Amino acid sequence: MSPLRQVSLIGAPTDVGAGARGASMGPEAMRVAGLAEALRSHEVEVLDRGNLSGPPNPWLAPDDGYRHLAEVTAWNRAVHDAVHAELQGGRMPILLGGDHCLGLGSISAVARHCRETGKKLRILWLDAHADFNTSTLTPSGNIHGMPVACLCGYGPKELIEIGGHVPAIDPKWIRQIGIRSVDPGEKRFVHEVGLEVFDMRYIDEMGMRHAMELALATMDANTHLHVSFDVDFLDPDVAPGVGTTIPGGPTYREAQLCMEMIADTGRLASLDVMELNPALDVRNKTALVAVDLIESLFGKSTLMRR
Ligand code: NNH
Ligand code: MN
Ligand code: MN
Ligand code: MN
Repeated sequence: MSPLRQVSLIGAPTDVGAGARGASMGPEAMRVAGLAEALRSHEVEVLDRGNLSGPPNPWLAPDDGYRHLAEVTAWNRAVHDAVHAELQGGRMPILLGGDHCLGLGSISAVARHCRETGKKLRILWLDAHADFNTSTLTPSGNIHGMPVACLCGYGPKELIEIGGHVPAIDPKWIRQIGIRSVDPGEKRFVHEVGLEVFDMRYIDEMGMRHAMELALATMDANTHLHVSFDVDFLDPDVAPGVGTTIPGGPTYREAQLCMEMIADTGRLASLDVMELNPALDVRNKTALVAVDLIESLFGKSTLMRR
């Protein structure tokens, strides 16, 4: 039997980084869909830390290439501190977004923890989008399109410094899966920096299994594996409840396989579940699918393999 894993749920109810309102309701929709109970059924000890607080969404136009930079900074500081505290206490943080700008606060805390403990960090970024825009490349000014660039040190001072070390991460630590919508300037920048991307074309041709084998390769017992799961990674047929649906994403089974292969590594140590937008969902279906996939991340489907 696997040792008891201790998880803390952290709600971050905001949509300040997004282009559509509603991801602020994501944490509660995940609770209503039964996330804590589902995890407990897989030998996981769950503490629900409740929700963080921060400034309201002022819903303004971008200023100098950024929409709501001050509010995004305040929310990310709160996320950073909460995620870092859980890791220091030996618990696995699960951040319930909230929009994906908060991946910055979460991963900068994880990177800081890895520096403090001498762990190697591997990040899986499951998303339809690369989230590698900067203020000059972005078509929208929405900061949820920028967290990966900020983590790699390309972004405004107040955001890139949140974890106390600039850059927070090396681009070599990231693997992106499921990508199918990248803006023109962003595409050039992804190539320039050399991000490792398993896009949908790759998954179509080579299969999810091969993509995940490569994305999970070269980890060892000293690796901290962080998964940043943007729910728009999934095909909109499976997951309509997100602000930016992009057709042609992983099917239900492809997504399950992705999660199962992550579970098999035994290295998952922190998780973000982002961009769930209950205002656009159908009877909480997307939250239920997300709970189901998170169960697989925690070993739901491994019975036949033991
Ligand atoms: N690339 C677009 C932008 O920067 C969309 C980003 N939207 C996301 N990212 N949902 O995951 O505005
Ligand atoms: Mn179950
Ligand atoms: Mn994203
Ligand atoms: Mn996305």
